[in-house]
Amino acid sequence: MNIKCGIIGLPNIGKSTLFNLLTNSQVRTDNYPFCTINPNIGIVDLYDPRLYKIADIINISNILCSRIQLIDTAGLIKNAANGIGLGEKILEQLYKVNIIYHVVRNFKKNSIHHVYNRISPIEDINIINMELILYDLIKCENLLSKLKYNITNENIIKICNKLISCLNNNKMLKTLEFSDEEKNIVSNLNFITLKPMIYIFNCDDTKTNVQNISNTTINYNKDIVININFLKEKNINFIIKKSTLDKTNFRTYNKILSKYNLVRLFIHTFNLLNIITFFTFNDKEIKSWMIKRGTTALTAAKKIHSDIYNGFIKVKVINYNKFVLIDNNKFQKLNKIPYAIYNKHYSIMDGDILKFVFR
Ligand SMILES: Nc1nc2c(ncn2[C@@H]2O[C@H](COP(=O)(O)OP(=O)(O)O)[C@@H](O)[C@H]2O)c(=O)[nH]1
Ligand SMILES: [Mg+2]
Repeated sequence: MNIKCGIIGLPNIGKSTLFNLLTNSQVRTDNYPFCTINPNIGIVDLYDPRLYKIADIINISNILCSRIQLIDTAGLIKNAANGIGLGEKILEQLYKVNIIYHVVRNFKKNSIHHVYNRISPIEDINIINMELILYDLIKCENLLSKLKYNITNENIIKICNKLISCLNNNKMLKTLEFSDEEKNIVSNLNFITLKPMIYIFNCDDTKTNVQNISNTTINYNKDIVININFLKEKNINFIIKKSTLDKTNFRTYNKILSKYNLVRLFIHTFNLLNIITFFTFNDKEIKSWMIKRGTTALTAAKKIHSDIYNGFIKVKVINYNKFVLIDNNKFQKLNKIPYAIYNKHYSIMDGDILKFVFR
């Protein structure tokens, strides 16, 4: 599963700091706006504490996390959608992403320059969201003017008008209800304001009450708001990266991970995209996998290897929540794990540990 996440926000608010944190890269995070217009692209290892816990129980040290792609864009400013500050080019980069991480500055620090010389998360959110709405509006109007003279496009024209009227009311397209037919057409057009969004407040230690952010501000009530202190996460991240993954320090490792707030970001990302995790292991390695909620055992088998898919006999399943409750000593022989047996139609649950039996 190829998941792409795009980071957006005003200039100089910590976007690249977040990118570096998540991808373990070293892109420039200088204290001045518009360092570059080209996006930074990197891979994120999705730490799932469950993975380390299972590894600890079954005594395996080769751990393979699920991964997603992360795109760090340059800062957007007012009138970006009209091309100011090369905004159009930046917005274009969001075309292919599945989810948007909207970073909001909520740290004071006078020495870090703010493009509008003030700290106001809500105004900042409004500026960015208006640009996204405007960008979709321009795209939609362009599409409409291309279709207008062709009578066979009647349905699409009708949808375009619906979209335009929504955007003209300063509302994101995801606030609309669509029929199945409309959904089919609209989903292929990759509008930015249809994509799920997580607002990440980059907070310093002064506790500002972010819970007060209202639905009118975030425009769509299924989107998520989280508070993360990037600088603090940076320290935890450093410890995570430093500790070598040998069998003895899984527990310490999990303790560190439990303080790592970015794990919450991954959990929300999965929820918004309707993705769940399952695990597989053999005597060499343990691995986590991402799949759409509702995927059957047979489809999951196909994802792992065509041999497993073609020769599928059955799948042995134990959920993580049950697995961790069983006395560790019982696992001295791995063949004693109390799996349940299912056929190819089994619908995989989040946290399932799967063992495929195949010809
Ligand atoms: N005090 C403080 N500074 C931060 C924080 N996050 C980022 N910075 C600093 O803000 C500046 C701009 O950060 P950067 O990640 O490049 O912002 P971008 O332009 O949005 O990519 C850098 O000097 C960062 O070190 C934070 O949470 N607190
Ligand atoms: Mg940057």
